Amino acid sequence: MQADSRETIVAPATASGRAGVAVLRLSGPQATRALDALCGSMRPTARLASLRRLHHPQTGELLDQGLVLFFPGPQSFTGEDVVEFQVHGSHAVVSALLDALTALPDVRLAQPGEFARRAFEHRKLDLTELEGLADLIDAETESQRRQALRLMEGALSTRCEELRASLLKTLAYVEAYLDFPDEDLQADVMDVWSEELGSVRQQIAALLAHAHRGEIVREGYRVVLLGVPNAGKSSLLNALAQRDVAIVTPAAGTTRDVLEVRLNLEGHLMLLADTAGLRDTTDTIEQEGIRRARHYAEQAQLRLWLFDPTQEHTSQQSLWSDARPGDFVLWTKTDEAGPAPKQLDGWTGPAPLALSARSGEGIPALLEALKSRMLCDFCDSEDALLARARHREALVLAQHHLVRATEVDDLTLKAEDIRLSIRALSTVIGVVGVDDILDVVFSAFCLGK
Ligand SMILES: Nc1nc2c(ncn2[C@@H]2O[C@H](COP(=O)(O)OP(=O)(O)O)[C@@H](O)[C@H]2O)c(=O)[nH]1
Ligand SMILES: [Mg+2]
Repeated sequence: MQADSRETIVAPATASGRAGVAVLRLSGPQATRALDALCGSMRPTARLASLRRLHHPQTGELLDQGLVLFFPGPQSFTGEDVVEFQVHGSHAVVSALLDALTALPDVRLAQPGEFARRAFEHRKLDLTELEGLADLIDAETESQRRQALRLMEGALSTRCEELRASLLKTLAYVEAYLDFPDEDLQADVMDVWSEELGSVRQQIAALLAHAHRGEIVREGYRVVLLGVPNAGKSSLLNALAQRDVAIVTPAAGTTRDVLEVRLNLEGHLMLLADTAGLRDTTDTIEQEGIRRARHYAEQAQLRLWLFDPTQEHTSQQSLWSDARPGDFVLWTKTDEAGPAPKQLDGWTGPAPLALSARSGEGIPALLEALKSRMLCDFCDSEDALLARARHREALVLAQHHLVRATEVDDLTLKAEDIRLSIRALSTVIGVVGVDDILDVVFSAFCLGK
């Protein structure tokens, strides 16, 4: 996507559909002319909401009346002249205004993310702040909202800037010695820079320690239901989701694909996945389903192993070789099979939780267990600043070069590694070589942002 700042762009900033109010946003050099063309000679005072009758510039027809806001650049979201029209939120009003505006010379519809791209190009927001903004627009849960807001307010940029500043200072020291090789290297100067490098390393390590938490908040905490066919996985998914998401039948092998539902538990996003029953099979579709189930299970934060007491035990117990510490065993179908024993042969994890998807017995207790596990895993997520794999990978690279910079004695190599580390930190904020990343970030935006 190429942003051409000479063109003026317009798009609805609110979702389409029937609503009390819709907001249309216009940005670019023609914004004031478009404003005058629709509102007449009474140009609204900057940044003050003004009620105006909006007329079609060519036909003079009254299109609607609404509030008009004018933000002269550079004090605007994009850094350009911006006009916002708050009009009645019907499809007809919005399209009449869009038609009128795009009929003006050099005014066209914006592409998704184009306003944000202009804001970035005019340095109103850096890359992590933009990502925060995109996440805030997408936020489904409280924890996502908080994390996105932190990012949008520049919490990660500030940290990266601080780390970059420390490294630039150290680099200046090292380069000074490279430029004046005749000077003897003083021991205390070396101490200063190794201390500085050590401190940056420690801070990056602390950020990385929370990296996955931030990604889980953003992407969701993955919980997967596993077990032999007919153990009751799909029934349990439906019971937890409180709707009929998965097909339930007495026929083994009904579920073929991974089916994911999004649940909001205590303000955190949980992705609960139903999977194909694990068994040896010659059916190629079922085999693929089982491969997907196992793959999902490896990536998930928590595995729930369903144990159906009404079926043969040994094959179910043999599945537990793939269990990880902290996984739960669920003793299903208590309405038929009765309560669970305190312990199950071959299971070393927490005591089995007994439940019946049919009668609902044990479901509240399972939900409580899931909630407390999630809260425990998220307890430090307030410190998590790295919300994306991109952030984590850049910091891992920065750390890699720092380690090398610390270990190498040759000053030229040391300087080069510090430089590469600075560069990696710069990619987080988006100051260097990030064209490919930009396209990914902006394409995720909706229209009008
Ligand atoms: N009695 C009883 N039957 C259940 C319960 N949960 C599931 N079933 C039955 O077990 C069979 C398989 O259930 P399903 O959810 O499709 O299992 P899956 O293959 O593990 O997804 C169906 O006939 C369900 O009606 C339960 O809690 N109690
Ligand atoms: Mg199923």
